[in-house]
Amino acid sequence: MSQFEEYFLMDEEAVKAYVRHKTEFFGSDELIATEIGDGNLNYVFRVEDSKGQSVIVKHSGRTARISDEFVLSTDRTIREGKLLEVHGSFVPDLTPTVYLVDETMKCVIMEDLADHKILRSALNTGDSFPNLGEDLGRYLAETLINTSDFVLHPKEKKALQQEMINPELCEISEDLVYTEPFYDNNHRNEVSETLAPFVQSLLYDDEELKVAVAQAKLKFMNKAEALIHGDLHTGSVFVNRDSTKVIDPEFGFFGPAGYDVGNVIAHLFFAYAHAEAQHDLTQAHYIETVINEVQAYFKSRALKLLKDKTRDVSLKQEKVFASYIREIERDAHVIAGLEIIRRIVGLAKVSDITSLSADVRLQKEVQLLKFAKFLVQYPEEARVYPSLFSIYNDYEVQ
Ligand code: SR1
Ligand code: MG
Repeated sequence: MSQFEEYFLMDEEAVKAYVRHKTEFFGSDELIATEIGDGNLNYVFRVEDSKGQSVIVKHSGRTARISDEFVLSTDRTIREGKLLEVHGSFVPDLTPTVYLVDETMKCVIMEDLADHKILRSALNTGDSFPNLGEDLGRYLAETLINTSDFVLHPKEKKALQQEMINPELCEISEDLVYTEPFYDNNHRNEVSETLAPFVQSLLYDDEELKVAVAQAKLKFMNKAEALIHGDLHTGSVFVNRDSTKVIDPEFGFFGPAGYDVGNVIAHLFFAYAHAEAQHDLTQAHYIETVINEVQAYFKSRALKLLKDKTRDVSLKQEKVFASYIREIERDAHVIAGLEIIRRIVGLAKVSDITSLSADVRLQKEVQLLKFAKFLVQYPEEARVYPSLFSIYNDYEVQ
């Protein structure tokens, strides 16, 4: 019996033996295993040999890496591996190849993207990628429409929905995105002394805002539209000049399609604010273009997929397609607003903003919070503006 027939939390030594035992990637060469994860939940090991061959092993522990407060089922990595395979079946070029999903050791062995960079840090250091907007728009359209009731058979969708049910990680999002940032009664919110009065008046004291947030939370809990990624921020995207890869869908489940679109928009706005704060107007302009492209490519590809692939004759209606996309865009505005707010006030902040000097950080946080509030409360009105940037610019702090 091998040591890998019963789950235990592996360290670097164990991972080397594990990869040898489970795969035939490597010859007799000495292997090196390094834990390279910087996410909040799991461990990520790179295992490589001296010839430069490598794989990634993603592995879950019984608690979240960021804090023992979150006690979680280790099955999350299995769900993530399967979700990567489902999304990968629609966009193989935009996802890493999965080699093995191990239900015993709670591991996924997958392609190493060592020649890619994390999008968040790449954007913050001034890099640009010519296909990024199109790739992200295509990823969103393909994964969200192909897993919707327009394309999947109802029984197939419900079976997948059952397999992808994700109560623990959904609860984290329900708490961290939809509850805690709006209430001053938890230890996880953390803001500077100078931002605190703004958070008090803009968020904690605004009862109308809380109504809009409650409505959005109910949608998150009930709107099983598509198999969403669930955490599609710029730390979940790897890039180089020729390739974009979306990773880390451990928060995925059947939820509102606008959730992923809104997350992409929110985190690109963080990158935009970072570029502005650095006075890098070329980079800010590039990111503005990417945001506009993501939205435009998503819309045109989603409409095409709806027209070409809708299976159910009773859903095959041009007006229904148009209203469906419109509703996703509306939800995306609300979710972009919520995501911006939670990453400024709550647990799990973003380096685009935390890396700024205190006074510039305050300026950007206030501008982003006001912009985000508008998106949460007036998502329909946001459509009337020429672009989301004209709203954001209206809140510029002098
Ligand atoms: C406890 S995990 C905190 C956050 O990290 C992930 O990226 C998710 O966004 C989650 O909300
Ligand atoms: Mg993650």
